[in-house]
Amino acid sequence: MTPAHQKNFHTSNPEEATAINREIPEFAAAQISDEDKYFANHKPPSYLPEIKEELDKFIKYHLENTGKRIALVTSGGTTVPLENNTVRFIDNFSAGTRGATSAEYFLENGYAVIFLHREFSLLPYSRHYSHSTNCFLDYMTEVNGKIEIDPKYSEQMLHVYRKYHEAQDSNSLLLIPYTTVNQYLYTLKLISEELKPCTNKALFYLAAAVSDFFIPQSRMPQHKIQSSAATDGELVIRLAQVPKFLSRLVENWSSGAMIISFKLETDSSILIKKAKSALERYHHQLVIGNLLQTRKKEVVFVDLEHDDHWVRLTDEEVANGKEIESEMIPAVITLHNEWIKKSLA
Ligand code: 9Z3
Repeated sequence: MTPAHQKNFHTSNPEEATAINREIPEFAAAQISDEDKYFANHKPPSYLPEIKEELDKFIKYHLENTGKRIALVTSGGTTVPLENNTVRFIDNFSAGTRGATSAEYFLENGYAVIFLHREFSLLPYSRHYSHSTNCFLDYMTEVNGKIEIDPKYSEQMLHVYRKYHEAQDSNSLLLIPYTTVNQYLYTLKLISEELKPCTNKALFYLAAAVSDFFIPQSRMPQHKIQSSAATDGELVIRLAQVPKFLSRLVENWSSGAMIISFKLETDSSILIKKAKSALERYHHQLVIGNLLQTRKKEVVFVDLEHDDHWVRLTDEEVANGKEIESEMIPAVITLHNEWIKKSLA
């Protein structure tokens, strides 16, 4: 589902002919940062200039016509290809529920949204009817040889449909896909640079679950790994660490924007400590902490100016279909208001 006015990009096919460049050294000069080293040694996706065009149009439109604030919402997992002609890859659990749901609440609250998402993960609005939990065919019924929306769902669907069209008609939602970590990083950098003119009106809401490890292009096999590559019945794969891009984003790629990252843990005893250490390390404005097991019913806001603040839903609220993002986004917007006020002072 790509809005009619938007070009369709596909990110899931590898660039077979050109993705590997064995000319470039695996390790560049020692004095440049890990982040710069990464971009020096990895090729950008070939479609990036087209994405830039779409971004230019979208951002210019809102700067000149609507004055809306713009939220960049990142969403979904990333793949780490093991081969250039990718048969196998490493992935993670994220379906993009947090990102797609949050994007809807930003739109409802008057923001324009750039939705940088893992291709084929959940999208704002269509998420209500896609993927295996809610097959869209279950919402249909046959009446006199014709297919219609089952009346028991039509009221709710009309509600979603209207909001979807409102977002489209007001040109408030730009969908930008990625599949691999490399595509994610290059596109995030591009969007950040494009958003510079929006200064403090821009909000970065980094909910994507980005892999910490990857295979550098210089070490990636061209073709499918053969079973003969195993030694003593084992295949050993060496992964490199993905550089920490948040500091670059805060220092160089954005200008005056409010930056929010997410911290995911599975051990509750280290969540807040890890969130605080991310804030101290990157000097951005807010970390939203969540545990894999309870992420749909509680999150914690951690920043350096307020006490830690839990947003929680009761079991009854969850059972009634309330979404935690309906509480999170207004709280985020209050902090964005404070951020704008502070940077004007
Ligand atoms: C999150 O923590 C998101 O809330 C979830 C959403 C990925 C848990 P779902 O897609 O899940 O709704 O099922 N995102 C960030 C996770 C992350 O990888 N953070 C990094 C870290 O924890 C920092 S950027 O180190």
